[in-house]
Amino acid sequence: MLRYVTTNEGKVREALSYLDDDVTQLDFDYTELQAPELGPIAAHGAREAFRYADEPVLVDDAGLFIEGFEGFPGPYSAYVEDTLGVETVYRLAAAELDEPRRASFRCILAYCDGEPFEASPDPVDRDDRTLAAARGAEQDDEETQALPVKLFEGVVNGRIVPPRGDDGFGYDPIFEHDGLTFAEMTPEEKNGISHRGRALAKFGEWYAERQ
Ligand code: ITT
Repeated sequence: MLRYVTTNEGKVREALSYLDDDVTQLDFDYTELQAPELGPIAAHGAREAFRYADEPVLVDDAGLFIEGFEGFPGPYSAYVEDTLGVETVYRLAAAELDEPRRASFRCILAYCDGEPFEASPDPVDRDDRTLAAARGAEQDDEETQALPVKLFEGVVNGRIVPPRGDDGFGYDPIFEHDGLTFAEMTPEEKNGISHRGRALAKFGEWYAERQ
């Protein structure tokens, strides 16, 4: 069975409505690397979650990248939501940035089942090895034998607006795409165009073939 690894109920609702019935949530809080990009964070999480669960896992790492803030909060989106809150993020953007305050949501899905993938260049392996080396891990240590991970990315462009709407979660009320905030969309509408929906579509196609 495939386990969707996240502690965030909002992600689970969206992902499980997209994937079929033999996927269940794995509420596992993997170690989040400090990294400027989502890929290495998700790949590291997938390896850790697979070692924990010993079942195929799909890790979902996402973030809001505000163009005028050079991508901030990006990989730090969860921390910024917990500390400042999304309304403050809107107020900062409104105070500092001119319209249209462009931003994008990005989602990386990282799949790991312990098996290798054909033609899967995995640049992320290097990061794990560097990290392990920095920790002084031995060459034959489990950590240095990076498990193969396959990444799927989804991106959606939009802009930062005053909060509107009651649906969704996280930054949805302040992210507008095509005139509606994500919090004003039904889950189906959001899945149809969102970063997560796009990454899930790519994953779903690949996973169906793999099986
Ligand atoms: P897990 O790591 O356990 O999956 P998390 O909420 O910490 O849960 P992320 O680090 O990926 O997950 O999330 C980064 C932040 O971005 C966090 O504050 C989320 O609420 C927010 N976020 C992620 N996807 C979102 C979406 O589709 N809409 C709005 N906010 C989103």
